[in-house]
Amino acid sequence: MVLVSDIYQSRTDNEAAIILRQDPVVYPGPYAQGEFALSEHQLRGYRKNGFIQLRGLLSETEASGLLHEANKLVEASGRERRPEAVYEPDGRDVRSVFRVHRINRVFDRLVRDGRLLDVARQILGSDVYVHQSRVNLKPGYAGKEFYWHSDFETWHVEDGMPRMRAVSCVVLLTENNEFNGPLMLVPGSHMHYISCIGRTPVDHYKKSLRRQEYGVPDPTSLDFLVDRGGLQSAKGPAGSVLFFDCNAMHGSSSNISPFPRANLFCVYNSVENHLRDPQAGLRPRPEFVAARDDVALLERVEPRQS
Ligand code: 6CS
Ligand code: FE
Repeated sequence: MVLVSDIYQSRTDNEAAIILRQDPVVYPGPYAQGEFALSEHQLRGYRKNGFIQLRGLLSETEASGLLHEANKLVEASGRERRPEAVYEPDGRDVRSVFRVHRINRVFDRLVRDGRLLDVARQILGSDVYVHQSRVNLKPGYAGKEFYWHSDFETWHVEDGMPRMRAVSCVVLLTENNEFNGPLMLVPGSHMHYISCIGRTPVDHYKKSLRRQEYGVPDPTSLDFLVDRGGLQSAKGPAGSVLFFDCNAMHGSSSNISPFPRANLFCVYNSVENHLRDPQAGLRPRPEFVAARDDVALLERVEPRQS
């Protein structure tokens, strides 16, 4: 019997560890020349930092239409207590609505829009499907923080995502400024995998999506990453789009400003990187958090410039 040890082991020990990335950042493939593909210079920046922000990729008019759609969806999902609606720790405000590309036609089209899909397929070097989509709300005065984490650490341990071949695309639906809790990233952090301490509780997602306590890096490992790469915040006008690698260390502070912060996330996974069994015999997370059945490749639609 050949023992294939897990190269990205995490939450199996009481020791943290820093593991060198063993996957490409940008994959070769047939989509290098898409109409909205990144330039060589932009691609170099993405490889180096693990993220790239494209200011004004969508117009502010388009973003405000998407924000209106998101607010309607959040209000309805909260009222109907839909499973895709995740509440803040205080149980009152909706923090996120998941799987928005499947419960709303506008978002179904957006995730296939060439301005997003061309970049995702270029970076992942293959056809892609949506692993997870969500609208994250940070209402003024009340939006809570998302502590530092690598999404891939959760997706590898709890969803059985084999390799680092997924990219998150964030559409800023409102302006993200220094006051309302913009996403913060550690440049270059995607090149090191932080193996976290602790063991994953059963049905961890019921807590982690509200306030993550397992799969968060220890301060020493965070110091290591920030000493090397510093911090950068993804501030920008509504309509800007951020792409970040699945293993980029990121987080965001709470929003005590009067200005709401709403972002739409779409996680593109390569069709070559379908989920396997979760680690440590964990039960698979629900479809709305991690797609296992709904994994057909995305067909591209022409952008509707407005
Ligand atoms: O567990 C997850 O899939 C979610 N958790 C965080 C904090 N970011 C990625 C994703 O939304
Ligand atoms: Fe995250």
